[in-house]
Amino acid sequence: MKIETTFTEAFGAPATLVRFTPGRVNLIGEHTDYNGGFVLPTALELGVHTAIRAREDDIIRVASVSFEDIAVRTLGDPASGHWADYAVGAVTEARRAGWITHGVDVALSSTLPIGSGLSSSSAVIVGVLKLLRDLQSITVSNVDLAIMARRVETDFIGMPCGIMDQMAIVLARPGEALFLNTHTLAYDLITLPDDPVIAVLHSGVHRSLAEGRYKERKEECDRIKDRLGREDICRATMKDVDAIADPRLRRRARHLVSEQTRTQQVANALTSNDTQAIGPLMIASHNSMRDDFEITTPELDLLVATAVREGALGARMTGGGFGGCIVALVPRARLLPWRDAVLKHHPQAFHVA
Ligand code: GAF
Repeated sequence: MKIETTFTEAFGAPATLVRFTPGRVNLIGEHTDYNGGFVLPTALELGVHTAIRAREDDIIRVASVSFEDIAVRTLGDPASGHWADYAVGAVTEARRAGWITHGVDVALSSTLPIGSGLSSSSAVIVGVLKLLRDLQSITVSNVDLAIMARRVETDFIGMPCGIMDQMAIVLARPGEALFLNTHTLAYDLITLPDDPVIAVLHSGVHRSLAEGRYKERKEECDRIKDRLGREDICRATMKDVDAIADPRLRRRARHLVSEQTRTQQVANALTSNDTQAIGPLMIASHNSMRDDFEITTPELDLLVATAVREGALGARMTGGGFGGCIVALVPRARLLPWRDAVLKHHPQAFHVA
């Protein structure tokens, strides 16, 4: 159903504004974004449709194609663990910034699979913030909007994420990778090759317990920051890493420092059209997430192994971890036979993009 129809059916009047906001897939640079490192995500063709209409009172109503209920909140209400929190959080943030003093009706519809780690939550937040910006004719830069969207996650939702997803969504377009330094927010947009192509396969495993495990990693990284006396762990040296006495924290830091190098190398390879160099770096990244950062699952490990065995130049888990998707680099002419061969071995998995 079109988002306009969803809105009118839910609220009995048409939306004033609608927009589409993409999801993102990260090519490499995982868990580096809250440790001052590089990331290299791209925007997807899939994403979230949002629609809005201003209200005169202080009520926020949110409807979604994926859920039966309509959430009804009052401006100033806290998060409640409900699916509507992301939209409500965006409205709350807009009010904090002085953009609005009234409530809104919002409708949502996503073409991203749920629990896939492809940033549907950030797409909802960014989408609603952009609608509010346009509704109120506010001038705000994309980077400031991404910072606001992150604040919704960290302060309203309570998810201590980095800034990769929000920056990817506001800055990158499909076919373009965002090479972002999360310490300085300096970035480059790099055109992705036409061949090989980037393929995203969902493992079929929902990202269960992902939020709790993500917070655990964040806490471990905070302890490393204290030990090393620096915020940007990713820019530490391997000598610094080897000096960390706790073996678990040492492994975590080793992932971050080695991932930083790999991410820079992939960005260089893309810039110089040396796509053959990328595959081994993706595989090394997956192994580092499996052995050092410990955020993969047996299903993801097997899916990556099959993807490579069936002809991908490289493959790795992508996103926060503990389920969700892999991203692979596949010669264009082999994409469909490759996909069919991989999915034959993994009936639970499916092709996302
Ligand atoms: C999630 C987070 F939201 C991002 O900030 C990032 O840390 C990612 O996991 C892992 O790289 O998507």
